[in-house]
Amino acid sequence: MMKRIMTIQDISCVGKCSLTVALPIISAMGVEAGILPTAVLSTHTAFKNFTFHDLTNEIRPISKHWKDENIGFDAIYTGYLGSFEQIELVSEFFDAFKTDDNVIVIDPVMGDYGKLYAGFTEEFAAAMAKLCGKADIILPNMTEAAYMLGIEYVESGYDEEYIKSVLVGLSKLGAKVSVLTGVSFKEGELGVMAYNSETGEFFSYFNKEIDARYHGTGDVFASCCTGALMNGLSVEEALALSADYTARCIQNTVDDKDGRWYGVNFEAEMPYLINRLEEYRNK
Ligand code: PXL
Repeated sequence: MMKRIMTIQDISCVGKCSLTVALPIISAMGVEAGILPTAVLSTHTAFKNFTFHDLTNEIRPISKHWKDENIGFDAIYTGYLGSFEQIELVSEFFDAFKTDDNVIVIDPVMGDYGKLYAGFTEEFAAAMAKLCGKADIILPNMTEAAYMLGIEYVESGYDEEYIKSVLVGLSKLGAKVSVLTGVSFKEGELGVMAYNSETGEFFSYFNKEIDARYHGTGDVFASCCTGALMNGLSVEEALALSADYTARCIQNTVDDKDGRWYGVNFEAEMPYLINRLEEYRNK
């Protein structure tokens, strides 16, 4: 039967992030995408004067209906959450829908490049860190990891031992697999490093760094990763594919002289993503 992902995050109506990224990517990967929208924003929060309509009060009744209908999920993937109360409700949701067979993927979306996004605080990062204890896989970037662990954000110049220690620190939050995105040991290289606390193994994967910064790339990465796991790829394969696809999306946007500033051309690289998936399926 076709796999089904439940993704819990906001709808930023324009901005190419959160659900407007997760839905198309998951669908393109041949996986059913169910959504639990946490808020409706006119745009993501990097725009000025965005509107914000909170949907917190919908979370419990919607979840209850799904329980009553015996609806379950092969993966639950959470992204941007807007309040402490939403973290609490998502934690409840995990308790209600976690099974022995499904996976919980948390992308603790809170910031980038050393700074938290508008509206987030250190206390919020601590609450998100606690939520991460319920995940199978967590996908923070360097900024989010630093805030969740209460350590200094180091932009560059660190070595592999340092990243390994951050990953081990993250694993103590309780997830099986901790992944750090936006890792770079060498100038001109950017990628991910992961730690599986059950096997004690580390994994890393790098691409050529593209000198550009866009919003929504973490959402592209996390959506692709969850979709890849549902296609039977191993965690390592899913991370490598997601890193490659995200890099392609960034390059495509850089090469597009009319490219928009607020998000990447992930749509244009979907044929690449689907071809790569086909290769795994035919292996
Ligand atoms: O891309 C992450 C994201 C998701 N949702 C909202 C955001 C952002 C990043 O800024 O503002 C509302």
